[in-house]
Amino acid sequence: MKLITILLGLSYCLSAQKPHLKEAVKFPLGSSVNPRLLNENEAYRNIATTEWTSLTAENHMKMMLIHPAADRFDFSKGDEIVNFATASGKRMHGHTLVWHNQVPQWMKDFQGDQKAWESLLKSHIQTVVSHYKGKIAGWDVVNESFLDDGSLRPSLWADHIPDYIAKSFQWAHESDPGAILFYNDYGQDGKPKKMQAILDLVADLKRRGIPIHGLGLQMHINVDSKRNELQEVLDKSIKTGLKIHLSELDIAVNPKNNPDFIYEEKVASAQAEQFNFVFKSYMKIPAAQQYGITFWNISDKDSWLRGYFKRPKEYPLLFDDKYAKKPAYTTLINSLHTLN
Ligand code: 9MR
Repeated sequence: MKLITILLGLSYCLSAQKPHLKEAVKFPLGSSVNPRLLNENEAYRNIATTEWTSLTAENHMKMMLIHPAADRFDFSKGDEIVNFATASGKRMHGHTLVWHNQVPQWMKDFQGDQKAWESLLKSHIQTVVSHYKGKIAGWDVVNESFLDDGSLRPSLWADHIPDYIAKSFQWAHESDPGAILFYNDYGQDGKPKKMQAILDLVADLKRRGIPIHGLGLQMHINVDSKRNELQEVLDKSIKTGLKIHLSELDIAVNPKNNPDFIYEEKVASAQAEQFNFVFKSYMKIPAAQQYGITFWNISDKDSWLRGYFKRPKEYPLLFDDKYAKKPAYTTLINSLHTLN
């Protein structure tokens, strides 16, 4: 009887402890979220609530959704996420003010001289940043401005507004001087010219006194991504002295979209090792530069990689299709506990 009581007590203690990933790290940790899933899906909401300390809107603060017509902003869904973040005590990260993608049709059709384009972009940035002033800790001000060869990506903004990156940072800063302002991009590993273009941008903005405070490294990587190349990106980024956000982490296991792919133990454990590597490297960054790590959505089922690339056999995150913790979750939390 005594033994049973002790065992019951022990198992109660263990289950009551149930550590969460957010408790195993000293920096903000989170994911992007979708407001419909937050509303409708309890398992999704529970993970967002218990596992994370930071949230990002996956889509609902982008131009296309937040500014659907020239004379109309729609903050409803963005506000839902911000309200959820506030109510559950999470930090909110803003994504994204200026991007070549997910632009509403009315902007694509817009006609005007340089002054008119500047006024359009300035008023977009300033209306959104002012709306969320004090509620959003940091903004991805400009997203994905460079091509792999380091040249400026042609876009509505690059084509019509000279120096649009610097201007965007300036405008965002004017509207919320307290917000941490990021340049966010993907795929710098193995692309030295793209990496260099970003470093040159940072140096140029700093030299001119333009407010930039952080670099977002998206980290849409693969199970085979070379660690020395990822480390080099981190090292070079740290040297800027800016805050570093691993802003859209996921690790693809079936990047070639093999229809017969089987997510077997070997690849799952290689993926877990890759997650460990990313976290351990991040933990070596000086604490003052750790803005945090954000996964790109919560479960494998919710990942953009399945829908966007029509790749049904992809499993890039830490929670499975039923929102259960994958072995990679356990491997990661155990390895983080031994480091802390
Ligand atoms: O995850 C987002 C997906 O739902 C959208 O359809 C897609 C549109 O391009 O954008 C995805 O998020 C992107 C992010 O905003 C910027 N970096 C790349 C992300 C994946 O495409």
